[in-house]
Amino acid sequence: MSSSDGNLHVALLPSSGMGHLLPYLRLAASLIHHQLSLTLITTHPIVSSAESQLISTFLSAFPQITQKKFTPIPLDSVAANITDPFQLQWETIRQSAHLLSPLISSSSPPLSFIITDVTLMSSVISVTAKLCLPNYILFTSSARMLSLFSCFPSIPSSIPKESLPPILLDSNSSFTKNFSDNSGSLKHFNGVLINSFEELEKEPLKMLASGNLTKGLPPVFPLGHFLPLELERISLLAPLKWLENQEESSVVYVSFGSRTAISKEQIRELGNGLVLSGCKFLWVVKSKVVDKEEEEGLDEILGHQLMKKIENNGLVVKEWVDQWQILSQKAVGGFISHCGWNSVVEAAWHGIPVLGWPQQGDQMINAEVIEAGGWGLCMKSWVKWQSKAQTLVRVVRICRDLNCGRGRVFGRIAFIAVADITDAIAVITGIAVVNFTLFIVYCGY
Ligand code: G50
Repeated sequence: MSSSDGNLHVALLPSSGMGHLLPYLRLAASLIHHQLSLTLITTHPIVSSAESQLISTFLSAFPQITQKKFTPIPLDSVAANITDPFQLQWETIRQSAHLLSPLISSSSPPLSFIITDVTLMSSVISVTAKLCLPNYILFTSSARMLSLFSCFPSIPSSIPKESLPPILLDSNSSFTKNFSDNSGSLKHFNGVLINSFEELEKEPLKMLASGNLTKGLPPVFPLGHFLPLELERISLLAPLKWLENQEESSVVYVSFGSRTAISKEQIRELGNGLVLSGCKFLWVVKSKVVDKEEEEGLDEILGHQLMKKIENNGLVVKEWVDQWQILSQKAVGGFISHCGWNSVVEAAWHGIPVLGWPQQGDQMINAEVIEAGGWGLCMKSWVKWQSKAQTLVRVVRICRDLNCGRGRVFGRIAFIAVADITDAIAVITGIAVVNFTLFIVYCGY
């Protein structure tokens, strides 16, 4: 990706969801420093308010970046049989990919290459190939997930079958069909950009670079960690003020990402568990998949009683938060996370131990990156939200007890490998005697 005239013009084509948009914008900002001209292709209407706001703040902060608006032909969610609005948007863009052709060819100066989101690969490559435009992928998940993706439908021996995204077990789903088509189109791309780095994913990156995994895999460029942008900073007066008054490493940060909605009943169960754990916590609550639909206030979602109980121990917020800023606070000593890839990388960068509770998609595979690195503990099966408050009490206490200090993730090992979370709980608390398949508790540095 170098040029002698230094006058490259690059187009960026993200798909939808904050998890896909954020790494794109972070990458764009770092490319700007290399004297490139950039065009950001934005798809309208935009699904969530968080995305709309971020795009407009970004474009005002970087007036040198050209915006090209792309309006695909709308798809009906019932006819397409897709309920998730973000996935529906991926499919909408895919089916209208041919309309990108005039938009791409009219770019001035002519484009040098395009960077396409992983979800759009197979539909966009046919357009760019006709235009002889080099095409790179931005892979928005882990290198470990990329190793599965590149072989699909085979499964590399390093990945347990149980960790597979459950949706991929349904070979009739449109997601699986796209995933498979995208994987098949890999060899036609010029390279794969990924938000990972060697210290985080040594083995998977080595395997991808070895050429033994898949025939024709283009070069993989681990460009991480993508740094957050100044403009992502949103004023978090209340949480920051509260965190400033807490002791070092005493607070568990709880967030399940921007796309996971949970029912009111389960939210309350979680809340009660957090209160009972006795740990301090900062909790981001989400009750709807798309933020525009969040109508109820915290009082209504949590109920007055629970709100009252939380007052002493924790702080609850409902808006999109600047997670980077939260993880940077000394008071935060643990993270209960759904293991979306951006969250995993941000926790690693800050040296925060993670208690992973994967819910769907690539999250279980990302969670395994944490365990392989020895800086956290994860649910080993797809445990959904039916868990009782009492389970969470124990889970949160583990997180607190696991907390061996910040900023030392790669320098020390706090490693616990157990059959599942119940075993781990027993190890830490000594409450019950269970049959361990294996456990090591080591915490020295
Ligand atoms: C969501 C999901 C399942 C899943 C993934 C999700 C990923 C991410 C990368 O994000 O693996 C990816 C997504 C779509 C695609 C190819 C790669 O077509 O529910 O596996």
